[in-house]
This record gives sequence, C-alpha cells and structure tokens, in this order.
Amino acid sequence: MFGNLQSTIVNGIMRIFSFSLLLLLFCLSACSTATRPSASYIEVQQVNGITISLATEANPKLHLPYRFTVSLSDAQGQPLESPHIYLDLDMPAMPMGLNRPIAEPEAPGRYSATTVYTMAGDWEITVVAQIEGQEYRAVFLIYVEEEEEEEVAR
Ligand SMILES: [Cu+2]
Repeated sequence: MFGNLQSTIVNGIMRIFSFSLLLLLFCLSACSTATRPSASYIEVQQVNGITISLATEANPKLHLPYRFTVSLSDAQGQPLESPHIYLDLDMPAMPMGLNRPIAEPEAPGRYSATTVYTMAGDWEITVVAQIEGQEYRAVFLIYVEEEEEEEVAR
C-alpha cells in the first residue's frame, strides 16, 4: 500500500520531469530555428569576357532590407574596378518603378548595395557596371516570398 503510493509519487515526478524536458527541447529547437543563418544565393555569369557574380540572401521576404554583393573579375580572375556600378531591380511581369541602388566599393573588385523588395514574386536583378568606358549587364533572377500571415491579418 505504502509502496504503491510511493511509486505513484515517483511516477508523477518522472512525468513532470519528462514533460519539462520535452518543453525545454521544444524551446531550444524553436530558438535555434529563429537564429539559424539563412541560405545564400550566389550566381556567377560571364559577360563579354568578364565575370560578374551576385551574392545575396536566398528566399528573401518582402519589405526587409537585403544586402547584395557584386564581384567583378577579368578573364584571368583579377578583380576589376568599376567607377560606376548599380543594381536595377524590377519584375518581369510588370513595371515596379525605379529601384536602383548604387553599389559602393568594399574591396578590390567587390561592391555592395542594400535594398528592399516591394512585392512578392519573381524579380530580375540587373547588375550594371561601367568598366573602362564600357557598360556590362548581367541579369539574375530571385523569387521573393509572401509576407507572414500575421502581417496580413490586422
Ligand atoms: Cu510587381
């Protein structure tokens, strides 16, 4: 009788313990998802003998600032300087107004700009770089995800 009661109490404590352990594990996994670094989009294109690459965040969302890093190199892989380089963001399905952030130099042959996507769907990001008096263009495609549900319902 007494032994039975004791085992019931032990059982109860074990149950509470395993439940809190489960809760802790759940919180840990939820937190790690939130802080997990997102995937990168990196694409390299050859344009008239030079290489233009674009690195930014993969699966971006609406209305958040994203950084775009452009690298320019010649046929020998040497970094190329551009006195004027910008991005031109637009949607192939419709004109979206001007979104042309200037890319600033941050290392030899490397430039970066930050901007925001103003609509969900397919975007074309054209890198326009002036190099030794010639204009080079490379078009990159990025898909932008819809906003979160809680943003829509208010
Ligand atoms: Cu649009």
